[in-house]
Amino acid sequence: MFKKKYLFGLLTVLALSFLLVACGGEEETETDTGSDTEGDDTASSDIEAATWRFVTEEVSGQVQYEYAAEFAARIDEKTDGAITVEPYEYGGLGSETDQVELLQNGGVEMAVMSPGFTGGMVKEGQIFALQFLFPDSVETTQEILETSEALNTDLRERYEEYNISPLSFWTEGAMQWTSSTPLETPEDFQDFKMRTQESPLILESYRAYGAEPTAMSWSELYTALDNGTVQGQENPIFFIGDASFNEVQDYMTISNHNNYVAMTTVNTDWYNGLDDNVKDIVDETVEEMQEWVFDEQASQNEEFLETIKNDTDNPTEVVELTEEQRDAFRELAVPVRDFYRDEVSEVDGAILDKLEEEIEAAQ
Ligand code: 6CS
Repeated sequence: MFKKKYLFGLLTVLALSFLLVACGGEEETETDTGSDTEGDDTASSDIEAATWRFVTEEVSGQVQYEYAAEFAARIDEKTDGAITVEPYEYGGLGSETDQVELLQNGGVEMAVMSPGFTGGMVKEGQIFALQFLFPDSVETTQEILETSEALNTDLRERYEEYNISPLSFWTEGAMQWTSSTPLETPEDFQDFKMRTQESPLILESYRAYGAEPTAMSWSELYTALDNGTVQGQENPIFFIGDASFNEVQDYMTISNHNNYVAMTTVNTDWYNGLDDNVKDIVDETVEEMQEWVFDEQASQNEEFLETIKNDTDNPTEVVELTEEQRDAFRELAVPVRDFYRDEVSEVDGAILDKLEEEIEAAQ
């Protein structure tokens, strides 16, 4: 059952969304900035009071929300309280795709966004759907996400065409499959009803295994797994455990078929309009947060693996694929890159070509 706290949030979606958009662009407040002394060169003396809304796709305790909360604490400290960042849990502001729109139209200033939910719009962003593209090492993947020019320059430009600036890319950990029947070979995926995010290329990747994928919001997923509308899903372990998907699934396959990538995004117009000193604080904090979030996802993923294994009330058979078993999936996944180049990319796969070179160099 989708937890009550999420349900309550969803009921307030419309009202809140209207309110936020109506207030968009009025984030500057008239409150005291602590800048009474002329010539005072402390950070806060130069900073106008403001409130920034930071929406996430997860709830309290989960990685994205904790990221926003930590980001808020750091901004508060760096600006001596002049700037307040308000983190929003998932559920109160609509679906993940509604949240993308909210960021674009200025209803919120900041968002943690999964590229999967922008798949119908920013075609190149679907690059993260390509399985077995990034290295198996989560650490090396994070390094690539931080340094890649293909992502931080070229892909960022594609997003900026839609008034979304990804300031950073980071991983929430390796993704695993959960299922009601064992998933160890591509044959196991024949006609398997797989839940995915709203990205045509994620759907295509599962069709390549023979599955029948269905896109849906994670807010509907527990119920859909419980009643058999879908038979399985992919996510990092912390999310599987915290959302209790293991309660309604019998198997968890340690497939490490992909890394879950999230982006720290801002409304481009808003960001470009920030004073230089404030923009510097945002950039510096986004950079600092990379190490913080890497540690956070690592400890949450580790902790929830134990929780799932030890949950005797809801037993889950945890199966780790061998390299040979993973190769069988890799063989079917690699040709999806040609599909991306030919059918998805609007720049003839140039971003993927560059990213592949960067991945090669990093390994
Ligand atoms: O599966 C999903 O849709 C959700 N998974 C994670 C790890 N974060 C938010 C996202 O919406």
